[in-house]
Amino acid sequence: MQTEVTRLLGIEYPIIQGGMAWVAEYHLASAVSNAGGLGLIGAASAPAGWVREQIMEAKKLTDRPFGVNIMLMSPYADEVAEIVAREGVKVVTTGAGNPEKYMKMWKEAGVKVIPVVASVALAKRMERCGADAVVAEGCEAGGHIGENTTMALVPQIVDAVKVPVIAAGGIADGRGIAAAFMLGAKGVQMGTHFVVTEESQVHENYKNRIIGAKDIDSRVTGRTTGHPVRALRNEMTKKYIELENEGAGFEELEKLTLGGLRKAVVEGDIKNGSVMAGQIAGMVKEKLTCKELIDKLVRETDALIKGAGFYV
Ligand code: TUI
Repeated sequence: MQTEVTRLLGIEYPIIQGGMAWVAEYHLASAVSNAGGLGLIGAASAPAGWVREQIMEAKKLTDRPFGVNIMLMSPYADEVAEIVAREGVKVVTTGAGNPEKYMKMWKEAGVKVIPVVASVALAKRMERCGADAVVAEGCEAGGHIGENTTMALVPQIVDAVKVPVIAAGGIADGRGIAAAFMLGAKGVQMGTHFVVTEESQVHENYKNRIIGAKDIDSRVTGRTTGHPVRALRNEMTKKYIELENEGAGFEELEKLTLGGLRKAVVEGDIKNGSVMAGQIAGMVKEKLTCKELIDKLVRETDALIKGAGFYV
């Protein structure tokens, strides 16, 4: 499955694990990289010291390339941006913002930069300031999302930029990967299915909630505040959406979600916490190792499109 993305990153398969807050730590990232994909450590809102330790631990577990995802709304984004440049991290992805001010520093440090974007405008802007590729993430994804679906977003971004496009949002099996190639993507990023792997350190309650999810179980909170977030429905999303419908303000709403992801991922409180997951949660039915999952994805994709000229 050689594509521009595997060559750019020096990996075997063009499959990237999403940089999920609280979920994407070094055990998961190194297991994905060892299985031939690209593992990511999600810096989320953690301080730079935590990120540096995670990088050190990942280096002990894998000789293969791995990356760090920087969540740009983090109060620590500036210091994390510097750490990744200093620690020789091979790849940086970014989310929830515009990473323009760090691009020069990262390029000078030889880091491959792959911003996650949810619009054509940001994709073009990222290409202009030196991005090596972009992840086009549709609103089927879990967590913080944009407006467009993957089906609509990916081809529009493919037409607008020359750098390789990696599709994300709504992909959990070989059919999704093959479809992404048909839309012009050269690789995929997946999150939700990697939450439910053996190496994922996430609380069993969270994994089982994903495995038990139906197709219509996700909800988007925060549309009224301008920070839409997709998570599996529970007491928290119900209350949040009720309050939004009653016209509640940002501060009242924020009280409901503050620390909610940690509550769900670490404590296993899937009732009141934020169980972020994509619309494909309903397709995730088994816990596999990262290697079993990636081997299965490659087998399924090959069966659909091998020889069709997508791998070059
Ligand atoms: O970033 C994500 N997904 C995330 S971040 C996150 S942590 C969080 N937790 C609670 C509330 C908010 C965040 C959980 N999931 N995906 C990448 C992504 N980036 N999706 C959408 C965007 C995006 C949206 C607007 C990127 C840029 C943007 O505008 C930037 C600009 O200045 O134009």
